[in-house]
Amino acid sequence: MAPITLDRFILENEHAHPGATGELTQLLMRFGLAGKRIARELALAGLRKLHGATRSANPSGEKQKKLDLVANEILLETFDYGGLVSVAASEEMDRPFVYPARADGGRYAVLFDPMDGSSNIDVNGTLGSIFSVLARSEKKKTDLLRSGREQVAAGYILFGPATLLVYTCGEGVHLFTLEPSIGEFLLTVRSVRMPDRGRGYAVNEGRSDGWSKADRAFVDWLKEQDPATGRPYSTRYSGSMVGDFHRILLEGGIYLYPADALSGKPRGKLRVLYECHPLAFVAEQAGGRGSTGRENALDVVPDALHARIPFAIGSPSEVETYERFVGSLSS
Ligand code: FBP
Repeated sequence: MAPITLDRFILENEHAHPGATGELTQLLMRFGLAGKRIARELALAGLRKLHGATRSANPSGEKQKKLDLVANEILLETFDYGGLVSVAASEEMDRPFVYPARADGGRYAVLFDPMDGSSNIDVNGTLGSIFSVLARSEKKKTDLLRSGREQVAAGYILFGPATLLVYTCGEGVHLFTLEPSIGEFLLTVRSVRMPDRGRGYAVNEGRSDGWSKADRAFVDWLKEQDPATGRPYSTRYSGSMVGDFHRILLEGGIYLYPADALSGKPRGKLRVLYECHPLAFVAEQAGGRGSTGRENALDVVPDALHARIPFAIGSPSEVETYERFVGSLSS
């Protein structure tokens, strides 16, 4: 049987929607193209002296890596034709970018973290690009401060030993693997299901002094000896949320980035619109969940483009337990 390419899969799903215009189909296919271009830049970065930082910082005050900007440019270019997208927002840009030609035409807005796990860039570690798609707001095209439930599509491209693309349009989560010799993403798993519970947790414990009592108590609970509840869990923290989340999608478990009062992240590190919302949409479509500890991350309506939240994501069992700790131990 012919391999099912990303384009064929998306087209076949479009046919399941009589009213579909084909624009979302084209848009999703473009993320495949962007993923291939970024994978190539990553593979050649060391040879092309593209490792290392620039002198500039992103809107969150983090030093920008050369590849943060290369990936950002590739994603912006990817939607710069065809009239699909009117506005794009990124972790690397202060304000949304409005595509001049289609300011009033493009039906969609795209939001992305072009290079997630930037601290892994220079050491050949796992990296990812995270994306979220919204229908353009009829009120104001740059109105992006919306609930995660308004996403029409979301996903990520994982750059590891293989390059993978994982996405959802609200009808399950599908996983594709880049076959480099033909340059196509091929369907690997249709309708991925996250296990109800796992054995691994991902958190930067080096920061625990800055955490709340509830966050520390939850992580201590994961480490207690109790085989009956599958504890202790194993630590699996790679420095890339996309890499950690992908493991959890397949094996279960939980990723956590709590608020950290000591390192200037009283609201956590992760940005709502282009990190938390898209992964929470994928998680929920696979049977898992994203949470702030107090509410479902998809229900958060941010007050700023680069707003952050404390973030937990993973199997329902671990996320529910985490919320119980936050509920019972937070003042
Ligand atoms: P970037 O998008 O800037 O890479 O930030 C997100 C992230 O790198 C996550 O992928 C990762 O889990 C976390 O930050 C690592 O942060 P820390 O170094 O504080 O543990």
